[in-house]
Amino acid sequence: MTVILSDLLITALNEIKDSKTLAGLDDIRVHYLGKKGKITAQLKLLGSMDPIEKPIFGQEINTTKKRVEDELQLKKAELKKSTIAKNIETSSIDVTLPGRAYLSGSIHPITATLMEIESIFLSAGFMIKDGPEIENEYYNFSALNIPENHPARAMHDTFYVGSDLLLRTHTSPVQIRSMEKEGVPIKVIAPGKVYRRDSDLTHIPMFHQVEGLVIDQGINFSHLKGILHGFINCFFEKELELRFRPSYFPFTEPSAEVDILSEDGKWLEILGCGMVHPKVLENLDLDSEIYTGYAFGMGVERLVMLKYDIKDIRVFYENDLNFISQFN
Ligand code: 2NL
Repeated sequence: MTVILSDLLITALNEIKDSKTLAGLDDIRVHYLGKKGKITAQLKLLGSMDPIEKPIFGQEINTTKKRVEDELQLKKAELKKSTIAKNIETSSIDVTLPGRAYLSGSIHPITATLMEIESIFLSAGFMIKDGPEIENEYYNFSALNIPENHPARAMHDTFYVGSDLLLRTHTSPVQIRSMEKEGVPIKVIAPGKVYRRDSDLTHIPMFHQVEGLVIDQGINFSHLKGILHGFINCFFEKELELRFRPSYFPFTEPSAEVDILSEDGKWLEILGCGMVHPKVLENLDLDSEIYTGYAFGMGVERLVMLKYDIKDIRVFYENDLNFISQFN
C-alpha cells in the first residue's frame, strides 16, 4: 500500500518543527527512518512495483527521505544549542564549595632518614661516598677479612649474579674502594642499598645501610664512642644511655654492638662497630702499627622502626600511601 508521500512529508516536517527535546526528535527519526519506519516501509515496497512507476516513485521517496533527514539534522543542531544556552542560564558556579585537594608526593621515610643521617655525619666532618651495588668477592668479602668458609659468604645469605659477581651484602666495599683511591687519613660514611637472601617480619632482601670508616694515626676506641654518642643523641633527639656490648665481626677487633636504653627499660640494639681489624688495614697496604681506625654499620630500616615503633619492616615497601604520607 503506497501512501501519498507529500502528506507523509508534511506530517513529518510538522512533527520535527514542534519537537522540544533531543529524545523526542530521535523518536521521530525512528518513526520515519528506522528499520520499521514509515519512509523505510515505502522503500521496501519498491521491489514489488510496476517497473515503469518504479524509478519515479523511487526518486520521490529518496527526495522525501533526504528532506526529512536534513530537517532532523537542522532541528537537532538547534535543540543542542538552546539546551546549552539554557544550562548556562540556569546553572551557576557555587564559589562556596571547597576546592578539590591535590595529593602531593612526599619523601619516603627511608630516604628522609638517610638524608638526616648524612647531615649529622657531614656536620661531624665525614665525607659521603657511594659505589657499585654489584660487587666481586674481593671487595665484599676478602678485603674485609671474611674467610672463604665464613657463613656470610654462603649462598644462603648472598645473591650471586655470576661466578665472581654478587649483590653487595653491606656498603663496606665502598669504603675499601675509597681507601684504595684516596688513601689515609680517611673519614667517610657509605650509605646505600644492600642485599641479603632473607625475608620475614624484620628482614627484607633489599635494605639500606650506613657504614662509617675513620682511619688515621692515633685513632682509638674513645673516638668511636664519642662519635656514636653524638650521632645517636642527634638522631633520636634526646640524651640516651648507651651500652657497648662485646661482639664479633671479622673486620673489626675489638667489636661491639651498641644498645640504647628504651623508655620501658629494655636495651635495644641499634648498630655494630669496632676498631678496624689489622688484617683489613694490611689488605689496604697500611702499616697497622702506625695507622688505626674505627668503623661502624647500621641498618636504616631498623633505625626508623625503632624511632617510630614500627613492628613490620615490609610496610616500607608496600607503597601504601596511608603509611608513607604519615612521615610528611
Ligand atoms: C652492623 C655492623 C659493621 C663495619 C660494619 C667496616 C667497614 C670497613 C672496615 C671495617 Cl671498610 N669495618 N664496617 C664494622 C663494624 C660493624 O656493621 O650491624 N651493620 C648493620
